[in-house]
Amino acid sequence: EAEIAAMRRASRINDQVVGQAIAALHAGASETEIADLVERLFREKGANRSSEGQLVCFGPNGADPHHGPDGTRLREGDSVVLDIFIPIGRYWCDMTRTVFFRSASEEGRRVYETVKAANLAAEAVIRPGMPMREIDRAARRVIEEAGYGPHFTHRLGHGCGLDCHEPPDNSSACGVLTRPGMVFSVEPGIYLTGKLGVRIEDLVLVTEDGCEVLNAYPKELQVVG
Ligand SMILES: [Mn+2]
Repeated sequence: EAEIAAMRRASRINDQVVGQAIAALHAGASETEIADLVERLFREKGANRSSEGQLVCFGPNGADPHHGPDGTRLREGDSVVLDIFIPIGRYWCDMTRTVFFRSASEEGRRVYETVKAANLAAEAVIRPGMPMREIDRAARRVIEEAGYGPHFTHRLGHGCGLDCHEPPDNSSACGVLTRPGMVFSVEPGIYLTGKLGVRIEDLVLVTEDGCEVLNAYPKELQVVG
């Protein structure tokens, strides 16, 4: 219970930081400027080490799921992927949100709604005693049916707790059965090279009869700035 409370608390802080980072987006901001802001906000809230490795991806950079922040400047129409993870106390948070800056293309909106539907579909099927691969399947099916299957290029998620990435493997290859108390990420994405990326990630806690989503930051499509 104490560990779960610490995980909830870390994700609550992450909700706040992501909200503040999104509010700070402005034309001409660089990815590193926003990543530095995230780091400072976490330190103010008691995170115990540098958030080195935060992913802040503007526009086409978001099509690389592992793009690290650089001097790229924010422009109208960009998707903005914020993948934010850090230990607070001994326990990690890990959340991704994607927003659009000042406008969103038709395709961007379609991709966003598909990823959101995949995230919600996966979270809706989670219950104790199911093979992990069925969770990945629930998300992947939504993305495949929308025609973006080849653009969802990674597993659905990973265990999270004392490390950011730990077992169980939330993937199509994992037969581990879910158990109450497990915490793992649900993070479907669609990546269109040269255009944009969208990923929506929550941490979830398996409960006795379903799951509790530890992140409360909204998932409705947002055009900000
Ligand atoms: Mn993650």
